[in-house]
Amino acid sequence: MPKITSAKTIVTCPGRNFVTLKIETSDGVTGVGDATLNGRELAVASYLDDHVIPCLIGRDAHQIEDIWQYLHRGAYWRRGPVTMSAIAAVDMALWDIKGKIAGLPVYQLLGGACRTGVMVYGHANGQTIEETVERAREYVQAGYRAVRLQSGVPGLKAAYGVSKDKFFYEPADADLPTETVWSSEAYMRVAPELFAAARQALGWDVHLLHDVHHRLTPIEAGRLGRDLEPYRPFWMEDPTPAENQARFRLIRQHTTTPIAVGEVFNSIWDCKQLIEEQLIDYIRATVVHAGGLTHLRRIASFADLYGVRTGCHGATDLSPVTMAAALHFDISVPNFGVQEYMRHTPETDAVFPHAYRFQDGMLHPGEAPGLGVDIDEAEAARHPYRRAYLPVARLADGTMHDW
Ligand code: GCO
Ligand code: MG
Repeated sequence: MPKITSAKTIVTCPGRNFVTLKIETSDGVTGVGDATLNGRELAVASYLDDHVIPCLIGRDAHQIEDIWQYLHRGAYWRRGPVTMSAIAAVDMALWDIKGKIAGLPVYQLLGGACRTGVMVYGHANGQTIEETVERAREYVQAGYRAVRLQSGVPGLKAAYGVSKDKFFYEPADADLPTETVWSSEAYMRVAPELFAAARQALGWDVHLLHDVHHRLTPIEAGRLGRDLEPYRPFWMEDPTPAENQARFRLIRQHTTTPIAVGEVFNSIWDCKQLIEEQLIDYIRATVVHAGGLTHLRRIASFADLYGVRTGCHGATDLSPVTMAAALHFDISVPNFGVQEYMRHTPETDAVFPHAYRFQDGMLHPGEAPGLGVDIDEAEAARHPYRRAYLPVARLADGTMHDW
């Protein structure tokens, strides 16, 4: 049996911070897992170094499910983003190792491909509606079949999802959290105008998506969903915070715009009611923050019973290791919906050489054994950790709001 002989965390900042776990076995096979939690990177690194790695040494690397249960059920303290990202990293690395030993890409171990590729959506954003629509047109010309639209809000200095860079979006933008000002009223006026302009310019053959980023109340979200209905959005994401899952009933009573939720979820318990009551259409939980492939597959199987499809989070703060793992999951899961794809910078790609590739609006995980992604440790060492945080949002009167 391949015993786990060593494991270490690698923290690197090729433009943004990433935490990677690398596990090695007695037969010399290595596997990698992503443990990045935006703005809380070192907490996960410490959880792994101080509390998880010592418990892994000597275990059978093939016992993925048992090791998952050991770290989750066995640990007494369960759930939460730090814990579940650490468990996810172990899980990813073990699937990577199993694939390499079998000589098969991980998706083959998960049951094989259910489709020829994974439809992805890109991010079009701009200060103005015109700029955003122009960016979206570029995505369509590049072959994308789905595009997310976010634009600036007149009167607000910064709106969620609007990037300083034309190609790459990085929300963690400062050493300490910057403060932004938010107005739901102003935003709710501009979002339908953005969609009207986009449909007029781009037609109806492209899926258009939008992220509300937890900023509305349920009744406001019901209103926005209804206002967007004429433009047939693919989804409205995170319309309201989801701690109280029953709040989504109110949104459902008012709109047929499909709803996607769950990029901040880390457990099946975070979405149980949302799925059971069919309050959402897409579940956005992803490999790194939801306990790895082992737990995400459990969430997806549960969601499938209720006709809820997957739409994994895929922002730049999820490393190429997560992107690779997500693609093996996406291509093999029956109830796949769409995969988010925010391109990484060339510096990040240089640290994480990978086999996945983009063609005709689809990503494919490639045929390399395991996850098909690695970390170049020499390259990683050239980019030391730099503290960075997501911004926070306040209303004009200073009240703290959801970012
Ligand atoms: C998305 C997300 C991200 C998050 C980011 C936070 O839909 O892509 O909302 O952009 O804000 O991942 O770390
Ligand atoms: Mg989002």
